[in-house]
Formats: sequence, C-alpha cells, structure tokens
Amino acid sequence: MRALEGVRILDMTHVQSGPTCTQLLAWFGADVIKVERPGTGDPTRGQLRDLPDVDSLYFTMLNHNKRSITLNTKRDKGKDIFTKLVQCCDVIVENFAPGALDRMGFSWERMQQINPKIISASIKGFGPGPYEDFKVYENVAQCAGGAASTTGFDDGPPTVTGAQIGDSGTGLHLALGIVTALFQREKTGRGQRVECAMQDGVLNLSRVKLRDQQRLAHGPLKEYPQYPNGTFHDATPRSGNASGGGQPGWIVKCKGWEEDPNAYLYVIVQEAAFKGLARSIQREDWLEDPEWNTATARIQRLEQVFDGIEQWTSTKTKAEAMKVLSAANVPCGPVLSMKELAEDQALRATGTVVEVDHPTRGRYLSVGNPIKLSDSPSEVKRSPLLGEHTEEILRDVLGMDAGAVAAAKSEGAV
Ligand code: CAO
Repeated sequence: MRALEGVRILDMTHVQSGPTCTQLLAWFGADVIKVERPGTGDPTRGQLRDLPDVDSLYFTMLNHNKRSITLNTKRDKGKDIFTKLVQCCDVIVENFAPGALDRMGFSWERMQQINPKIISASIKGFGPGPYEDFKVYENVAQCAGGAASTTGFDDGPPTVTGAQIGDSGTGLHLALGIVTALFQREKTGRGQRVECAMQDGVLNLSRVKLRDQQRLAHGPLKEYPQYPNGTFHDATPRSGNASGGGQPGWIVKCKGWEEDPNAYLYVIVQEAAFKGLARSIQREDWLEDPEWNTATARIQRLEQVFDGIEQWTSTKTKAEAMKVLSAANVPCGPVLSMKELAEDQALRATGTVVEVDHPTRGRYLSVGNPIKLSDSPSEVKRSPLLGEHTEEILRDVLGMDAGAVAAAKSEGAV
C-alpha cells in the first residue's frame, strides 16, 4: 500500500511545471490519468529529441508512473468523456495558459457542479494583477520572481540558474497544496481550488533575498560578508558565489581546474571550525595573528581568507581536499558535474538516480523520487506512450462498452 493509493488524478498538465507535480503524486501511489490531445499529446514528447520518432527525454523524465489517454476536449464526445472523468477523479491538475480551461467549457464553477468533491489545482505564471494573462516559461518566472536579479556576479548581468525553480519548484509547491486540500477534504467533504503562480513560487524560494532587501537597507553592506562588493544601492545585489547566509563561503579552485571546469570546492569559513581549517591548510599563523584570528577581523579580509584556502586546495583534487577539511569539521562540498552525478553509486543505491527501460528508446537515466517515505516506497515506472491506456481507461474507469468506444474514436474525440 502506498500513501496516495485510491486517489485518482486527472492530469491535464504539459511541459514541465504541472507534470513535475503529478509525477510526484504518482510516485506516492496516486492513479494519474494524463489527458493528451490526439495526434500530438504533450508538446514535450517531440521537443529536444535525441532519437528520431521516440518520446524525448524531456517527456519521459517528467511523466513516469502515469497512464495516458488521448482526448479532444473540444469535441462533443470528448466533452462528455471529460465530464465523466471529472466525476470519477479526486483532483484535476492543469497548467494551461490563463483561461484555457474556461474556454474548453470547464470553469471552476462548472467543475464543482459536476463533482463538488473535486480539488482543482492550477499553475499559472502570475497571480491576479497586471501580468495575470501572460504565458510564462521557466526563465521568465526566475526573472519575475526575484531569482535572476540576485544571481550572478555584481559586475555582470542578471543570471538564471540551472535548477528549474520556476517549473519544478512550482510543481512541488502545487503538490503540497493538493495533498493539503485532500487532507482537509477528509474533514469537510468539500473540494477546493489550489493555485500556485510561478512568480510566487520563485519568490518563496528567494525568500532570503527579500530578507536582505530589508536588512541591508538598515546598515552598511561591508559588514555583511555574503555580499562581496560592499555596496548597497537600493536593491539586494547579486552575491556571486557568496553563501548568502550568516556563514561566509566561496567556491575555490582545486587541482586540475585548468582542464576540468568542475574542479572546484565550496568551502564555508565557520567560526566554530576555523582552527581546524587553518591547521588543515597549514596556516597556523592565522591563529596567532589578531588581524586574522577573530571572525570580526576576518570579515574585513574575506577575499584574502579564500585566496589562502585556494592556495592549498589548488594542490589537491576536490575529493582530497574534502577529505581533509571534512575531517576537521569544515563545512564543504564538491562542485559535481552531471556526469559525476549520473555515475554516483550512492545516488543509484537510494533510487535518487534510476535507470529506466522504455519500449522505443531503450534504457535511460532519470531522477527518481527525492522524497523518501518509509512506509510508501516509490518505484519508478516508464512514462506512457501517447494514448497507451485510452481504451483501458474508457472501459475500466468509465465503464464504456465497445460500441461507445468505437463511436468516440470515429468522432476523433479520442
Ligand atoms: N483537447 C483540445 N484542446 C486542448 C487539449 C486537448 N486535450 N489540450 C490543450 N488544448 C488546447 C487548450 O485548450 C488551448 O486552446 P485555446 O488557446 O483555444 O484555449 C491550446 O490547446 C493551447 O494551450 P496553451 O495555451 O496552454 O499552450 P501554449 O503552448 O500556447 O502555452 C504555456 C504554453 C506553458 C506558455 C502556457 O500553457 C502557460 O503559460 N501555462 C501556465 C504557466 C506554466 O505552467 N508554464 C510552465 C511551462 S513549463 O516551462
């Protein structure tokens, strides 16, 4: 028995944000029925293809453990089938452009009429306000949510991050909202709307930067080591690789950095571990010198502190440096490439990196469920082919007979 067994999700999602959410719910055991337009399906099936005529990695890596039904919700029979699906599902999840579901004829009010217990969950780019009608993709959300203005180096342009905090981040937020609404429904018997705007999700993940917007306005920036440039104009600046927290940190070069773009280590200069750090890198002189041996003194010369650390780390590989520093309780971590992560046996052992078999593409690597439940283990099953479960769902979930299925097919509804 898995945690969400018995919960049925009507998955109207596409691209990345919505599919991330419903994939998580599927890993927890929900029956996720992905509704796709006949012929094309989720546009990501055909995007960024690495093999001809095979579902892309973009699609396969975001749609595990789901069933696929093709359905044209703009045809009469398609609308009938969709209505029946709303009746027998617990949750509908969608991330269409604003108003698309209403244009299909399935507003929130209509859905409540069809099934008062339905939970209707949506992702949009923006919440109500001047931008509410905009279509939004990942990097737009990163820019509008405050991540880009605070990422990168102070003398360079705003920068987006590789982590998909706009899409996958908002999908995660939505999944929590859905599970919470399901929990509340246990007590009230009522469904409700769950809405997440990508701008809001990114801003939530950039929370500490709004903290700093207010904190830095109150005092000179040079006292705050996480902002290396030492100046504050009127907005939180970009902090480069500084930690952004109370503990100063930076990325330093390790042996081989000239050839390997990822031969780097992140090191944090924590007061409690400073003695161990100085000894590990053979800079005992720092411990004697009042210009170096207090946190307040060091804050004024952080660049020199990290230069000193780098002189030592650049003689060691990142693994060697990490071994020595972690033995001295110095918080540090390697910059790992995607190649290294793909080959990491510990991540394979926990199921965070999994190998999946697919009938047309063969074996590929994916990220499994990063949330581990002791009583609800996740098994990663391949993504469905387009419409693979259409007949199964019409028959078993909706109870349609062979004649009704044939009629829906001939109308082009499925
Ligand atoms: N049957 C019939 N019609 C269908 C259908 C189906 N099964 N599935 C989708 N459609 C229709 C929609 O109803 C819509 O039609 P209308 O324009 O007539 O209302 C149309 O297909 C296109 O949907 P869309 O506008 O959502 O798609 P798009 O490619 O133009 O925009 C995106 C994509 C992502 C920009 C937009 O959906 C969006 O802003 N979503 C919200 C924010 C979001 O999740 N962004 C993250 C994307 S991941 O980077």
